[in-house]
Amino acid sequence: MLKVYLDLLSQPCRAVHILLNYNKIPHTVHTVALRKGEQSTPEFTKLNPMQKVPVLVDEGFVLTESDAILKYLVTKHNIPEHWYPRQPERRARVDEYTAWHQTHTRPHAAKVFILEVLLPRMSGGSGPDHSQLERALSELDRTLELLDSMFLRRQPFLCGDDITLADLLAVCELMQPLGGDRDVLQDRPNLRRWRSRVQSALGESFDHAHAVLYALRDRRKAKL
Ligand SMILES: N[C@@H](CCC(=O)N[C@@H](CS)C(=O)NCC(=O)O)C(=O)O
Repeated sequence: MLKVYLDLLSQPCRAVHILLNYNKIPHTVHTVALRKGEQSTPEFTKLNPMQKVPVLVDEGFVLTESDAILKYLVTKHNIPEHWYPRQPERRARVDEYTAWHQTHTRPHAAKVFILEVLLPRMSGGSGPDHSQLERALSELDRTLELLDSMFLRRQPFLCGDDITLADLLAVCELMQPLGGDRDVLQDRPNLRRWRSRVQSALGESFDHAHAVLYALRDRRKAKL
């Protein structure tokens, strides 16, 4: 059976988790708790020398990188074509976003979470560095502007009329700052409507994957 190594506090892991569960692809989940450093154990390092999740193992075939894993799953399993269309131009649109994602949405949204949640936690409860946070937020804002004007335009999903892997990667990344109780789409109604569409298209699998992030947010709120 297909195995995946995940930590659901990780954005790309949630994308893989949602695709598997939504499409009912049989699999087993092996949790790699990043907060406990389990990505650095000798056994896991043997599997992925980069010491990162997600990792997929399919009958001895080991694959890293969420983008490659998601595309492999769609190609290998009989799931609806809209996730990663076969028609060359439509497929290229998804590839265009997923390439851009790795240099824009991913680092910019993740940085806000790191500055607001991870670094203060590691330094024993001091608040975030405000000037760094302001810079990160303004970088993210430029990315959100492009996401809205270049990818979403006036269509319901990032690459057209149907949900694709692009929406899945993007939504998981943009949810992450919610762990610090920050909704990065608060001032962007068009992107907020897109997120609701993605969320309703994914149904339970969305909330199931995000339960750990919601719990983190609620614990932080309770402490304030
Ligand atoms: N480009 C990779 C990124 C993987 C990645 O950065 N994973 C993080 C969690 S979001 C991780 O495992 N970090 C552990 C570490 O760096 O020690 C992907 O999309 O799969």
